[in-house]
Formats: sequence, structure tokens, C-alpha cells
Amino acid sequence: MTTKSFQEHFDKQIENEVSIEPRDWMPDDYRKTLIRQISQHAHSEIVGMLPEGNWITRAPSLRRKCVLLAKVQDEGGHGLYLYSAAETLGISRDEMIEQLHSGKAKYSSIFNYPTITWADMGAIGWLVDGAAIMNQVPLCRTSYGPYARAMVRVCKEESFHQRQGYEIMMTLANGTEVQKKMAQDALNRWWWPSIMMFGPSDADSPHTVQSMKWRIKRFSNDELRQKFIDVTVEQAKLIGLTVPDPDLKWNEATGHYDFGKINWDEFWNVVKGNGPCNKERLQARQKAWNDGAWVRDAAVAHAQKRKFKETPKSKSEAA
Ligand code: FAQ
Repeated sequence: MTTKSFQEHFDKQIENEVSIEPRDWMPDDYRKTLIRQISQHAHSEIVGMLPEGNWITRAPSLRRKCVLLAKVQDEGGHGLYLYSAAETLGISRDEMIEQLHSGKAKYSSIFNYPTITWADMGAIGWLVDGAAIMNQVPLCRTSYGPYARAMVRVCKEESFHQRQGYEIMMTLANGTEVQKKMAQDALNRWWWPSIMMFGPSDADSPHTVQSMKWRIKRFSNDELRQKFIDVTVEQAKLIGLTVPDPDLKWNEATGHYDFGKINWDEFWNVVKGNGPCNKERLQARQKAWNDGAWVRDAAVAHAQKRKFKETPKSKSEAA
């Protein structure tokens, strides 16, 4: 087959919704885009463990502690599925980790904000996992098979995460004046960064058009952001909290909420490494990687030892 006929076959698969599998031919740029997106996604999951990990020892009850611990563990698991999905495209885990540690690879901007009160655990589950679900449910139908299949399980778990966060917010919002204030303060601080999670507006998103043609992305950044705002504003109302956007207004004609201007300078500043916690997050990841070196070395040594034991002896040795 020529490159042209490979390309035609690939285009047909995309058009007919036949998923692309690791051994299928695919254009170089499709492969590169997937490696970029899936590795960024994997990095986000494991960096995303840090802001919440900060509260495991200080959760207000044993129940809250168990739930938070399970959630943070799930995020680590999501990272593993995603690194494995990216590896099927021909990049190694070590290369991806190196790109994260050197600052070459991005991870979600949201995880560079601090978690200063217990209510932040509620806000992260409700808003950050809520935004992640909005973005990731369509990824269950993304054109690359291993990524789509990983997303099915991830989305089930994220949906539990979103509920546990909303439940924390509901409890605080129905609590004492101080607790309600704490919940409102967390919403005030996490609202805009959550809105930014969906990425730049469509006009400024260099990758959306091509990724949608390849059916990697099923919706644009702005479409998903709008869907998120429409459902989340109603959830805030239900628990008596106020979304910190004076321009937020239901638009009868469009059937959507109109919302205020997003501070894109803040977004790009955080993406470029200058957010409140970027340095701290990368240092924590580097430390975890260095501290775990002995575990990786031991696993390699063990695998080699087993392989040596299992290698069949030659005839002369056996005699
Ligand atoms: N932060 O042209 P686009 C989670 C970059 S998981 C940082 O729109 P694309 C679970 C983008 O990479 C959260 N960088 O790009 C959890 C590109 O840079 P490049 C992560 C961002 O790829 C919860 C440039 O800007 N989820 O939360 C961000 O078509 C709680 C231009 O942007 C995923 O990764 C950002 N927010 O669309 C864990 C989902 N947005 O590479 C723990 C999968 C954009 O050219 C606790 N990813 N950039 O240098 C996606 O859907 C897409 O990659 C987008 C970006 C939508 C993030």
C-alpha cells in the first residue's frame, strides 16, 4: 500500500467511526497530537493529586478522610491508565516524565492554585471534577481506541468525585454562618480557574479545528465551557451559593447563560509556569520521582532475576 492509500484508509476509518488502534497506520501529526494531549492529561492527574493530598491528614472526620484518600488514589490510577494509553503510541513513560519535570510538557492550569481551607476539597470535587467530566465524557468516543477505553472507567470514577465534592459543599452551605462563608469563599476562588480549565477560547485555540476533524475532540473548548456553566450555575443556586460573576445572566434567546470576561492573561501566566503553586507542584513531583528510584531499580532487578531463572538451560548445561 502507498502512503496515499494508507491515508485514505485512515480517513475512512475516522469517517465511519471505526476506532484507530495502536497497530493501525496513522498520520504522524495525529500520533503527535494524541501523545501531547494524553500525556498532558496523565500529568494533570498525578499533579492533581497534590492539592487534595494536602488535606488527607486534616479531613474533619474519618468518613471524609477515607473518601478523600480513595479519591486521591483514583487520580493516581487515572494517571496510570493514561500513561499506558500514551505508551501505545510509541513514547516511553520515562520520556513523558522527563518532559513533565523539565517543564516541556504542560499539565492542567487548575492544579497550580493553593488549597487553603477544607471547603477547597468540596470546590475541587464539585467544580474541577465537574469540568473534567464535561470534557471527558465526549472523550469516551474519541477516535483513538486505547484513549477512549481508558476514559470510560475514568469518567465513572470522576462522577463519584464530583458528587463527593458537591456533598461537602452542600453540608457546609447548610451549616453554620462560618461554614457557609467558607464554602462561598472557596467557590469565589475556584470558579474562574475552573472555567479556564477548558482551554483558550476557540478563536485562540490552535489545535481544536484539526483535533475535531480527527474526532479526537468532539466539542470545542467554548462549547464545553458553556455546557459546564449552564449546569453548574443551577447547582450553585440549589445550595444557596452565589457564582462570583456579576455579568452572569440567563439568555432566553440562546437558552444559555451569558457570562463575564475571562482573564486570559491570568490563564496564560499560570500555563507558562508563573501561577501561585507551579514551582511547588513540580518540585513535589520531582522529589517523588527521585525518592521512588529505589523501588523502580528493585522492580527491574527482580524482573531480570526472574527472567534469568525462567530461561531454559541449553542441552549441555542440562546434562
Ligand atoms: N492548562 O489548542 P488548545 C482532571 C494548552 S484532568 C494548561 O485548546 P487542545 C482530573 C494546550 O495544551 C484535567 N494548558 O489545545 C482531576 C495547548 O498547548 P500546546 C486535564 C492548557 O489540546 C480532577 C495550548 O494551551 N484534562 O482535572 C490548558 O486542543 C481533580 C492551546 O490549547 C485533560 O487534559 C489548561 N487548562 O485543548 C485530577 C483532558 N488548556 O500543547 C485531580 C484532555 C489548553 O500547544 C483532581 N485534554 N492548554 O503547547 C483536552 O481535552 C485538551 O487537551 C484541552 C486543550 C481541552 C485541555
